[in-house]
Amino acid sequence: MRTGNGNKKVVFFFPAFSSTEATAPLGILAVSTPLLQAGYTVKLIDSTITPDFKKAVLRELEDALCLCISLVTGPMIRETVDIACAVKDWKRDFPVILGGWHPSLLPDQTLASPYVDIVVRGQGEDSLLEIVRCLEAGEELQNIRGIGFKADGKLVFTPERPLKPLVDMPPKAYHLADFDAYERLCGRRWAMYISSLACPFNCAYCTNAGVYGRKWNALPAEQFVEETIALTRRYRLELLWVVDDNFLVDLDRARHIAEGLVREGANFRWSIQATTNLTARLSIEDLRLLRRAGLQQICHGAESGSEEVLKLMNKDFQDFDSIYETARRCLQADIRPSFNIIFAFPGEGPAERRKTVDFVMNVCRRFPGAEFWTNIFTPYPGAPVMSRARELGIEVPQSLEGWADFFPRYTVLPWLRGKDHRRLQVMRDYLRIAFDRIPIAADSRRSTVKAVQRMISLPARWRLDHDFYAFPVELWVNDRLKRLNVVPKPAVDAKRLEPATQASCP
Ligand code: B12
Ligand code: SF4
Repeated sequence: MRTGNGNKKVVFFFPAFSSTEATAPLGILAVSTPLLQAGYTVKLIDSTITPDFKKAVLRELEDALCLCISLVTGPMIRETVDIACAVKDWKRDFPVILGGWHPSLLPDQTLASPYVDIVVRGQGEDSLLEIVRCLEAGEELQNIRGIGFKADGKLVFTPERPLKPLVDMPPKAYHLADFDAYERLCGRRWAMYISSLACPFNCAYCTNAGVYGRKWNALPAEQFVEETIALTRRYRLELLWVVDDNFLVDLDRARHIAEGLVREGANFRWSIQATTNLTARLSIEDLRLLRRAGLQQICHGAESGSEEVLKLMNKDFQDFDSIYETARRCLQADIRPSFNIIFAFPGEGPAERRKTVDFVMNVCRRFPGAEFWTNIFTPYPGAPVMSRARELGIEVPQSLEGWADFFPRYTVLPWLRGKDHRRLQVMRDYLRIAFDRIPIAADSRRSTVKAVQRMISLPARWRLDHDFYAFPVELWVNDRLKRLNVVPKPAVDAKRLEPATQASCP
């Protein structure tokens, strides 16, 4: 494909991810650096913070080389398709490049869309620079590894690009982010930071191994300390969410990071994701050191209260003792332990679901301050469990658009639809009001709203204990309260979604 238009501008579009917990998209900041270093101009348009984003994208494309979009499976696909179609209506042969998790997991199907010209699989730093150089020079793309493109109407895929360790990657282009705009939406000034890649485990519902493999690699502690302090000072960030899949694989590195941050007088807060078997290996002293270094929260994928379901999830590396121990020690060190739950994983029957609710109630009662976020199992392409898709009766979408409704907050499954689906959603709503949780976005609730919510948490707990969800008056009251306390929302899906939740990982 040739553009030959003499432009040196690359435009990125980031579709809304249905959350007010907005901040700069790290994947785009990562792939932008090599372009900037090579002398290209980069423009980032994030639909969550850009009113009339379609017009803004089309305007920027006037003097650009190509449009690049980053997306994960789910509702982001809607705006991706919308924008890509608008571009093709404007100029049929203008290059549209897709990268990120969804195109990496399903490159063929994504590239088959008439409005997609090129897909990048996996790490995009080197691939995208090479693509952009070829587009500018009007050269062929077939020598670039890890991509797919169209030639004479056919889909062409080049050989895999070997994974690079994180330490060999250039720094992310944080200066492209409009942190003021994100702060206006979210109420908090924060960013994501990544310090390790991959996870040694391979949970049946998780897509990580398919993209990053299982060989964990990480930045050295000194680099973490230096970069995070510089980043938070330069952009006045109060919080960093370290998005590593499993931050605690190397406990010594974690200790050195904490020591370094304390020594350098860092004054920001940070959160990590880890598995409970690793958190439970930390002593109280370790955890207190991490707390002194600003660590405020550790997110874990507890996922189920049933041993059988954990086994089916290939998650038996994590036992319940480690979950209780994690909650106990974190709270003792004043670190918030967060846990995710996945309901309706194949093999979870009413008895297992009941066990999970009892488990959540038990942890929250024994360890006030521990919090749970729940999701419905979503069969993502590339997850190990998807090898059984046919047997499970999962209808695997045959087009890019078909994946837009795959979203853990409302996924409908062959074994969870209609009345059962509604009942689970009501139960999840009760879990949400029974115990407090702290989202990233600033808490804008008025004190009266908080007081009423505290009151309705008591009948909510009673209902969960007794598995009784008829006449859900508390949910009705909560709904009214939320309307009194209107939070700004990105346009996409705003009607269908409750306030933002966290990613269900690890
Ligand atoms: C941070 C994060 C979020 C944040 C995103 C915030 C933001 N502003 O971007 C939030 C909390 C919103 C979020 C939400 C969700 N997330 Co999330 N999230 C992540 C997480 C932990 C890190 C992503 C990240 O920034 N990584 C660091 C960057 C540098 O790496 P990267 O994104 O992989 O980017 C590289 C390549 O993919 C590529 N690339 C990326 N974009 C582009 C674009 C172009 C043009 C090119 C060429 C290349 C390219 O190059 C980059 C550099 O090498 C990943 C797990 C992970 N290991 O990555 C899950 C993950 C992406 N999330 C996932 C999921 C399932 C969700 C949720 C559905 C969870 C939920 N319970 O609601 C929602 C979906 C939201 C939505 N969009 O609809 C899955 C996606 C699976 C899939 N099939 O797509 C992941 C992989 C977790 C998992 N293991 O299952 N998430
Ligand atoms: S779910 Fe978490 S622990 Fe399991 S493989 Fe994925 S990142 Fe690792």
